[in-house]
Amino acid sequence: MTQVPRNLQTIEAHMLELQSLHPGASGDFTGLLNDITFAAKIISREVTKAGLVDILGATGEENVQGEAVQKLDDYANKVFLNCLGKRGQVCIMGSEETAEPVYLPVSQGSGRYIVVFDPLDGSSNIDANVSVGTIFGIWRRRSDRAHVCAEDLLQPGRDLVASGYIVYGSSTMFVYTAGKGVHGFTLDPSIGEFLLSHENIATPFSGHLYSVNEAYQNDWSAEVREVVGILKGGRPGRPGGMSGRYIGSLVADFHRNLLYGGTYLYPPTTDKPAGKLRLMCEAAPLAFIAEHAGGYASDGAGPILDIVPDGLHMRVPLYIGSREDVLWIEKKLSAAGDKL
Ligand code: P6P
Repeated sequence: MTQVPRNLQTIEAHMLELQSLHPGASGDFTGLLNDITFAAKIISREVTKAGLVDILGATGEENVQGEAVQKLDDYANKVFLNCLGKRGQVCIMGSEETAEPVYLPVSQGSGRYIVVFDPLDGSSNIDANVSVGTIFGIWRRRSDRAHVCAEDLLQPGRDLVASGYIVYGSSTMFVYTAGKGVHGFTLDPSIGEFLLSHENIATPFSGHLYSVNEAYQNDWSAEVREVVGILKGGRPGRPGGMSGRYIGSLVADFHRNLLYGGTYLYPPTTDKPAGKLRLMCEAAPLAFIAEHAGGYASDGAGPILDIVPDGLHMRVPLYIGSREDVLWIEKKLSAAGDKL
């Protein structure tokens, strides 16, 4: 006989529990998280059946990053833009796929939040059925109600109210933090609910995996080459070295390293001196997750979370994962004064 499920908790119930910790809460924040959850379910539905409908491949267009836009990129971006802010909680939306932020009239609601997202990261892998993901960060508006401005958008990761990602893999998982632990929810497609499956995720202090595209090693600085060589070969106190695991999909690499212990690296290269990854819609939200799970994220000189963006699409080098390993990398690179 089917076992009666025990202690099942939906993501909505989890978010309401969080809200109950703030007696004066308006419900706007919970409503915004629920809108993101709803968008994630819609995207998951399309991603998991992508091979069966005409939604694979590229649109033939390029995004603001100069990258080929996949049909599912475009779809996921439209889903987020349409699902968020319906109830007036959002005053600005920023997407990795669109050059300019979207400023929403705050007339019909509190307009209290800013949401920045990468609607479908790693999408070049979709046609090969490799895991892809969505990343989002939520900040609180700083200016007064009438005058939303760039100052509200360009905030450091340290000021995030919440961040998270959805990984569309062998299962669809929604992982988020609102500053009180990092929690993972697995989608049960048969009932259309994200159910709590990984409560209070704590990433190992040191890891045995490193994730980097070594095809670029000739374009790295000598210091980065030395660091990666030591990660592979071992160092005093960490003999044996690490194993390489690189999917080419940041959310999938980050998620595996978060659970198992490991470090993801995207160093600067000669043609990308600031690195490839975007601060606001990739590095900062994942750094917020990493730190709340006991890990750390650096640009090679200091904490990702302390970097104040100079624009929505600002790029940064990224070293993120197990705290001991990322701090060791930062110490090595900052000693060398390395930014490239
Ligand atoms: P490369 C995908 O385009 C992405 O932004 C991340 O998801 C991924 O980790 C990285 O770029 C892969 O970049 O240069 O190794 O192909």
